[in-house]
Amino acid sequence: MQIVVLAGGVGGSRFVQGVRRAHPGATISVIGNTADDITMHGLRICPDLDTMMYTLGGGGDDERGWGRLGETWNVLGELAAYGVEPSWFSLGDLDIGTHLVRTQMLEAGYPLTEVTQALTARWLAADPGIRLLPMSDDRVETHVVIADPGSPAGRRAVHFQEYWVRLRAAPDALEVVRVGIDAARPTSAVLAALAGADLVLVAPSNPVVSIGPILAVPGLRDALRATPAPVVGFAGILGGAPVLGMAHRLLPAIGVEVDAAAVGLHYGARDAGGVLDLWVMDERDAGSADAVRRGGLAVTTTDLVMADADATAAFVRHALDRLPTGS
Ligand code: FO1
Ligand code: CA
Repeated sequence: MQIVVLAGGVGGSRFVQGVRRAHPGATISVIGNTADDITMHGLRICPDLDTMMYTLGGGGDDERGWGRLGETWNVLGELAAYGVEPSWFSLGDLDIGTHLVRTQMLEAGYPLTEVTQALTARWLAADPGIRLLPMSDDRVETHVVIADPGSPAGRRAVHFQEYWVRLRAAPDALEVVRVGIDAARPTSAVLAALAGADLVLVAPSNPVVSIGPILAVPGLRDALRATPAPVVGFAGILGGAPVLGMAHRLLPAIGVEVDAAAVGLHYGARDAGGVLDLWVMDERDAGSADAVRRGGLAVTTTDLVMADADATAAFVRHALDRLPTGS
């Protein structure tokens, strides 16, 4: 069985662990968001791909949610001693090893897909049935527009990482801009995975900065709409609040309510121009299931708390038992 998962970082990794638990024999191709990527101190950093790679490979710091387990921060201390900026983004010594390999390979001309394959050969050796595919080999970066009374335009754009990490998503997001998206293309590996899928799952990741950029890569949405497989989406908003992260700070910038039903209708039903055949919401949101149905999208509710891989596997199974016939 060929399963394709569209995913961001932390939530995406937990979700994939549950999918693996539910389908031990399947090939799982994860289409990962690369619009969080940033260059810092000359190093190319892919936070969502790395979170996925470390977590699935058993080397991630689950408590922190990013970076390596047992990390040390000597290089960071040296940079600070030199007074080098930016100092708001923490690169660990172990993590830097990954970025050195990636940056060298990219500079030597390897596409990000091949670089990621080289990095994951180490981390996913115990489960070669999981493949990690960047959404695109082209550079795309999410920037967030915030108010800036001191600037002539009264607003300025900051890289998503600066908005998230330095500003802690405190300023209202006025607009979300995906730099480079128009020129980006899905990779042949992504298109082949979607065309050959038996099942496509949209992880409960951030709809604005994780799933949003993946769907915005020109051609990717069409490939998703054309896949012969059923497409099932999972809400990351549970009872009106994001299960992880700060989606509630970004949804208003794209005009979507912080509400599971609203996010489902934003993705839309595949037979009405959207991408989903089934939307899965938490049982706390059962009251808005009718609104989703009235919007033409099949919906089911269950416990969507990813307490552990078993709990996640259980809600994935629940969803698959409720696929609309014919999808
Ligand atoms: N998140 C932070 O809150 N602070 C950091 O200093 C930080 C550094 C960092 C370095 C490498 C990496 O792969 C991720 C890192 N993250 C950090 C996490 C990351 O910024 C975000 O959580 C994701 O991009 C949002 O999904
Ligand atoms: Ca992310």
